[in-house]
Amino acid sequence: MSLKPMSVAMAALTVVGLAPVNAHASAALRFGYENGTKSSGQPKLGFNECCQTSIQVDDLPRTGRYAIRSHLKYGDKMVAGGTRAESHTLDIKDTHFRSGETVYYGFSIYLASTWQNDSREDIVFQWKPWRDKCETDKSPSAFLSVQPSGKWRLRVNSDGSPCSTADTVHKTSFDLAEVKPGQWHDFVFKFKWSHDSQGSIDGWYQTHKNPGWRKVVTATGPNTFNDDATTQGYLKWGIYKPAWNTGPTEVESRTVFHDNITVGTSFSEVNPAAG
Ligand SMILES: [Ca+2]
Ligand SMILES: [Ca+2]
Repeated sequence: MSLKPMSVAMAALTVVGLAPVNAHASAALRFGYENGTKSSGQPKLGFNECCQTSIQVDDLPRTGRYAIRSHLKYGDKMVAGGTRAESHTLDIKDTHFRSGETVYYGFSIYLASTWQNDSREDIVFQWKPWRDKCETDKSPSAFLSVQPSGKWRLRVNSDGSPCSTADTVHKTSFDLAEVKPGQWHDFVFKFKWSHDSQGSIDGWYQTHKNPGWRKVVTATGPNTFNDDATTQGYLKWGIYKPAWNTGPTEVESRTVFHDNITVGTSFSEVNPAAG
């Protein structure tokens, strides 16, 4: 009599055990903020923020009803060693990356029409590996910034040596497109992460007022660090103003909006313009 219920229970366990594996392999992870919270329903999303008003859900969306607003003022207390208001995925494994992996990323960024040019850059998205034991500091593998020139710039940092120092890192920059305040800027990047010649980056861009994807970067070669097997990279988005760590610039505050930050395995999965 007891055999039958046990085998049913075991069969159910097997199915439950398999389901998350399949979901992980096929489903993109998206932060669209449609549940109206700043964690977008991901309790492990982290925040580097000084104040209650630093990171808030806002009803200015790329799609749906909500997006995330990141706000920074000159003089805000430094967080995690810098002047920043950023969400991060340090504890969300499905966003982690390392050399040898190929990943698609999509996201949309809005700058208010009142956005003013500044003499120093604003960093709005980062792909950042943590440090190996032998490393004291580390740049992101890549980051997207607004430049004083009025361009979106992708900076890429790579290093083939296992223990990176400031002197061993190789830096490359790509100016992608013009920054247009008052518009949503959509980005898709395909990174084939590698610390050697196997690496590649493909990037596409459009704005919501001028839809139609344009290829804005095609690059091959190293694009990340030579790291321990247990060292991974994670994502950060919001606003980081490195210049304000040491002094003022021409602007006193910065506000940016992000929506539909997505990690997946194809362009269509991560397309931030698709609701
Ligand atoms: Ca949304
Ligand atoms: Ca390393």
